Amino acid sequence: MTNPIRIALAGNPNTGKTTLFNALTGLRQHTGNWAGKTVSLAEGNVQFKGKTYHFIDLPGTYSLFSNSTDEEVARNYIVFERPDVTLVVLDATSLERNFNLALQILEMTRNVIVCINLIDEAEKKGIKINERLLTNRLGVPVIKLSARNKVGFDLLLDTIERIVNGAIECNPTQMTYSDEIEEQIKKIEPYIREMVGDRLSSRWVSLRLLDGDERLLDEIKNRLQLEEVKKTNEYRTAIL
Ligand SMILES: Nc1nc2c(ncn2[C@@H]2O[C@H](COP(=O)(O)OP(=O)(O)OP(=O)(O)O)[C@@H](O)[C@H]2O)c(=O)[nH]1
Ligand SMILES: [Mg+2]
Repeated sequence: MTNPIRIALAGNPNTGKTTLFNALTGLRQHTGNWAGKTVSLAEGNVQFKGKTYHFIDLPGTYSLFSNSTDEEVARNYIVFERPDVTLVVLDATSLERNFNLALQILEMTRNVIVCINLIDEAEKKGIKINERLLTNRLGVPVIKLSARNKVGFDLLLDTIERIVNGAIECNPTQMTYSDEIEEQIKKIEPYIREMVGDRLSSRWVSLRLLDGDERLLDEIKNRLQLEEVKKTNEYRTAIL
């Protein structure tokens, strides 16, 4: 049997990930209107055009550093388990705040779909969202959804299928940082790339290293069995 196609659902708390997961899979994971309900990973299958897609509902988080178990669980799934596609579910009524996490995910992994959920609420408030413009700016598909009303599902599943079969190529836009940080990335990234190869984004690991994210280095060391990665932190000052 071939490996199942895995689709991860990430996003801020309360953006409708579990509502979307339940509507697609027909399962009944708990949803509610307060933050932080999903603490473990719910998994379920969706059939589409003769293929099975395995969905994973990740905990909602505001960022994906090493601040909490939820953040680590979601981050580790995205970077180490390498789902075929990661859906970032955003709340259409507070896009500015939600984009923070979306941009972090675009630095971590390539195959991303930005799902703008609660579009029904946004329309009620007169908020207009130009998904074509966003798609161009972000370099990945952007889709409007109403998980509660099951709006946008066909386009979402079709887009997932087209990413998986290579018909759509994602090219996530990378944030540009200050000249000083970009200089440091330039120096450190070749070392990182040598170690991690194409298993992780070397630019993202460099950024996390510059931020002193020891817990991520531990995780890389354990999961990729890279003893030397811990040393990069000790040598960081020397390299820079
Ligand atoms: N109006 C509207 N409400 C929605 C929609 N999708 C989800 N909701 C509501 O938003 C609230 C949060 O939904 P959840 O699915 O629990 O959100 P979540 O992202 O899984 O939250 P965490 O597990 O805390 O990260 C619930 O009250 C849902 O009914 C939508 O498309 N439109
Ligand atoms: Mg949830």
